[in-house]
Amino acid sequence: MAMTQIDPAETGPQHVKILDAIIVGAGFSGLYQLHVLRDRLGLSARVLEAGAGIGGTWYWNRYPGARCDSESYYYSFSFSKELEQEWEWTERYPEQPEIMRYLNHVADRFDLRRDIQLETRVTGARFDAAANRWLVSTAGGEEYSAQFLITAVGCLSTANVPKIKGLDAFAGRWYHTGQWPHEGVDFTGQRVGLIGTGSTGIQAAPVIAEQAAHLTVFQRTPNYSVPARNGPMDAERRQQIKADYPEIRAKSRASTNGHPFDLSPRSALDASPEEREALYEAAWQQGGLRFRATFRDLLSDVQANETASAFIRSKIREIVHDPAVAERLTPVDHPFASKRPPIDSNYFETFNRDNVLLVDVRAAPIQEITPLGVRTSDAEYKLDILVFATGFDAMTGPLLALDIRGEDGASLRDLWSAGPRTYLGLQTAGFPNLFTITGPGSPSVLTNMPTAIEQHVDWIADCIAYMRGRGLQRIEATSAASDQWVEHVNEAANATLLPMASSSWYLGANVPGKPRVFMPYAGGMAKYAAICEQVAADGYPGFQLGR
Ligand code: N01
Repeated sequence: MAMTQIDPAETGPQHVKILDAIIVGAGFSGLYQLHVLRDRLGLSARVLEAGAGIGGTWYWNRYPGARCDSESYYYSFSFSKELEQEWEWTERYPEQPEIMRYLNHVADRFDLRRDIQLETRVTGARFDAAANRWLVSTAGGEEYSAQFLITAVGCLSTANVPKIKGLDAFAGRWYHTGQWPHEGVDFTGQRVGLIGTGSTGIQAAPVIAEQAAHLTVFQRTPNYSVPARNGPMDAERRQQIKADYPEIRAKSRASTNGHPFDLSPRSALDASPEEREALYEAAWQQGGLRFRATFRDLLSDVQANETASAFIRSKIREIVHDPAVAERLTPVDHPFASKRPPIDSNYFETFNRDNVLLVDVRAAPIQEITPLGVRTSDAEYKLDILVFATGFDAMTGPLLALDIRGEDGASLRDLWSAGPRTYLGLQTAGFPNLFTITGPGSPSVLTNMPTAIEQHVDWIADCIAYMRGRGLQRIEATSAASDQWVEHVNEAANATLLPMASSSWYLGANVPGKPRVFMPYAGGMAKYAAICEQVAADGYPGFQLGR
């Protein structure tokens, strides 16, 4: 369709650059949003990206062992059949450098770089209600004016470094996994401490242990993990996948988690103990997140879940030689997969190594970091390098860091002080023309991210096209629709076991002082997409559209 063409270099009276849309972030979502707005709708759009390269979460998370836990063939874009056919994944799970190669290929193939501005951190965004435009400012002092502001900042991009006394005085080097040095870290001959046993710590520990002189893992909460069973992607499998792509994508979109898995229609409680054991064993051998799909009720029925949780606990006891260490590694305080389930390559096996020590910091909490290492309530551990795999201020953190101010200068931070309130995870009342890709209240982190991202980006683009086609200048979620959606998000979470993991980042519980609200939408990808589609088909009820 024909769109107003504005030269992105055009400047306003105060050297404000004028665009149709500003997209913040150049990860999967920002790249695709730019392609769609610019190349499909003909808008003038620019991506502002804080990093010195594209890639979003994969640009920053370069820690040892960083690898996607969704499988490569579906952790990828589906919007271009040519891209699907030409790209050759080399492993079952793509490693961080391979994902970076893929995203860079996408940026080149679709000529995206000319509208991506790197090393540009957005520091503020203010809505000008009279003009129906966003004024966006950057750390470098630039100003942009755009009708639409689209955040593509990811859900896990604000590193959470716990405030532990004494860190400044640590004589060694320390790193957060989400801000890993691009030149890498050489652990050879070093005594390394690793704090955190989430997905990241579980991926990093085996790799660090192989290189370091010694690794001490400081564990607060033991975690379930299922083997990834990574391996090379052979040519035959690759060809089969390419031939099957239409079905694979359709299955992902029709699923709960955006993965192309068949969820068993059976209850775990309908199977005999022997049958269950055999099915869990087969899933364990196959590896990966599809372990969750062994029975339909693992995330909705405590007893059903307990059969899977107990199976994994028995595996930990089988793998780990020292029974006392195995016991400390055994999760008991939450059901399997109520926290984001990690998958691993030799995580539990790592604790059989002579150079690895597990320290339970729930039993003996960390008191301080000393110049020499970490002191818990019962010992001091001497370290040369300390690695924080302590996660992120998830979902809201990256959005609040943008200092977004809506109508009348109201700040998003104030509005969300008791927890995020969105309509469909896509818009927030009081913030017209602001769209959040995979925002709180959307399925996002509960899904295979590219599936969720493509759905959002397409919905936003269709909405903008609808507005432009009718000469509409603004769209804003209503408070009533947002209240209803927040209620629905809570209901959806409460219909699952997810809220039972009281220390989960889904609830914001990992960041001291953060409101405890279940943030993602747990109703499933397919149901969510159907709701969004219906809203669009019905002319956007729950939104106010205006000129
Ligand atoms: O972070 P986390 P993550 N003292 O928050 C511990 C995605 N991801 O980076 O459980 C001591 O899960 C904390 O302990 P506890 C994925 O969605 C994807 O590992 O709060 N410990 C926990 O053990 C994942 O879920 C891939 O008691 C402290 C750990 O640090 C998400 O990113 C790979 C502490 C944090 O775990 C986040 O994972 C990696 C303290 N003060 C990650 N503070 C893929 O493969 C925190 N902890 C796609």
